[in-house]
Amino acid sequence: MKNIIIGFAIAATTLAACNNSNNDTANAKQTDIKNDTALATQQQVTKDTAGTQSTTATSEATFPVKEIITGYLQLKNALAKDNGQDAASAGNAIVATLAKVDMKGLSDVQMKSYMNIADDLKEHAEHIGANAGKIEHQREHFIMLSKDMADFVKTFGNGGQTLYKDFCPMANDGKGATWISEVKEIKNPYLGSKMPDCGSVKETIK
Ligand SMILES: [Cu+2]
Repeated sequence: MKNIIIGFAIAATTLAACNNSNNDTANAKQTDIKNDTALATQQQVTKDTAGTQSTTATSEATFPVKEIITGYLQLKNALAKDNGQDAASAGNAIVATLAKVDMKGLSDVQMKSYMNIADDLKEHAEHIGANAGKIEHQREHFIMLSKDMADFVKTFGNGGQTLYKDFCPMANDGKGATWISEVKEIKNPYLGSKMPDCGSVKETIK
């Protein structure tokens, strides 16, 4: 009888040990599962972050940096050629581009900067668009519009092309004015054919 009890006790201990080891295994498995879940969640988060980042990149790509710069450069070149009609078309094109801008995906800094620039940019582009026959009036607005563009490029970059910030001391009634150009050579949009090469490159925006 004593033997049987001892045997039972041993069996019970063994059983308990077994259970323990089972529990351990179960615990281990559960921990593994938890770890797996945690890992999976973490991977999901990583994926989400990556997803958000790529969404942001896409939005930045769809934000018309290049298109706005191109419109500005067309305007600048039209004024350099004393062509008020083409300048007006370019002004209207800028207004149209601004109208379809989607600010989703812009960073806080970009959004703040864009909101500071956009209304002013639009106003000057509208005036230039509406004054095809008054090139001197267009040029007055172009002084301010060029300041906006310099700020725009500072925030949004050069749209993938090297740009130059030029300055002419004679423009703006001798007070001087800047403009942004895509060519190193000076082609003055304020004085046109009167003094096409007046001015100098002050900054290269790479
Ligand atoms: Cu005006």
